[in-house]
Amino acid sequence: ALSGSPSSYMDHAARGLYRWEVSGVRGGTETARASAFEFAGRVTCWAADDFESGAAANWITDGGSWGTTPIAASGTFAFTDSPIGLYSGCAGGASGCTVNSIATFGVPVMLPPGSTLDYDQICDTEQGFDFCIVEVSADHGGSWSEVARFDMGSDPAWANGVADPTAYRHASIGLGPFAYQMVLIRFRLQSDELLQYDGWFVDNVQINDASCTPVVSVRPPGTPASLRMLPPHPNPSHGTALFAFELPRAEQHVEFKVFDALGRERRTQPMGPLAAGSHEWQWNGRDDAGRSVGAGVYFVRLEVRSAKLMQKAFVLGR
Ligand SMILES: [Ca+2]
Ligand SMILES: [Ca+2]
Repeated sequence: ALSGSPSSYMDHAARGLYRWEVSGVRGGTETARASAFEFAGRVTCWAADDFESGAAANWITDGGSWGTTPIAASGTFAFTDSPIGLYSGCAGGASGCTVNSIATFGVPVMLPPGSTLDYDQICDTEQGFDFCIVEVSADHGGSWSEVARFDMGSDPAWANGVADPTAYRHASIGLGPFAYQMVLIRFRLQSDELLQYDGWFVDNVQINDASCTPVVSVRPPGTPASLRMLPPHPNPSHGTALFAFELPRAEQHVEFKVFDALGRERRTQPMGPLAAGSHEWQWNGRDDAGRSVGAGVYFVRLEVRSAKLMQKAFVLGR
């Protein structure tokens, strides 16, 4: 455990998946390193890999021997759990044991409604016993939900257990149940101890297409992050005071209300439509009937949808 105050660190890196290693120095000796994979860059509704870089730099693998392969659906490369032959079984295990070879696509995606995962595959696994399982996580990999499973019985082209480029088949898997969530996907080959074939080959992995409409918009520079209402200026005043406020997004309708110290509503001022950004309302110190309010403390409330923000304004006698 680290003592003292927490610290933060900001780095600038190209969009992609990075492995971070953190260690300390104790008594002049470096401690063991802790490591984690983190994605750097803006998260959008689209992610894709055709493996034509010849590497799988955006993938985190666990088990198996995941790597690129020339047995491709298109181009020069695809991705497989077993580039040099048979997939891994549950070596020497008792009957019923299972072992997993997992490849997680480390690019998180924010899913709009109607999202799909599309890819090309050959799944040469023992029918009914070993499976090519596609899973989705909406909690950064903490838990996974199965969205599809295949084995060599799923397509006649896979029945001989031998992978060749003509055996690729397209898969399109709906991700609708995960709309509005940030997800990761992974490919998990699950095997028992018997009968290994050529394994799982995937290519042209794509979550949505590049023209998808993001469900979270990125704020333009200068747009406030949240709704704010600033203290009035001047304060105290002789009646006329300026109330500045910031809207994180455009609003059709916002409203100011002025209450006196007894809680009576003295003035209502509707405004809008207003663009996202900074705005102000100048209160002239008068009530709804146009009469000057007296000296005293007033509570000025800004209402935006269900949000209510309040500032105190002191009015001096004229
Ligand atoms: Ca390819
Ligand atoms: Ca098996």
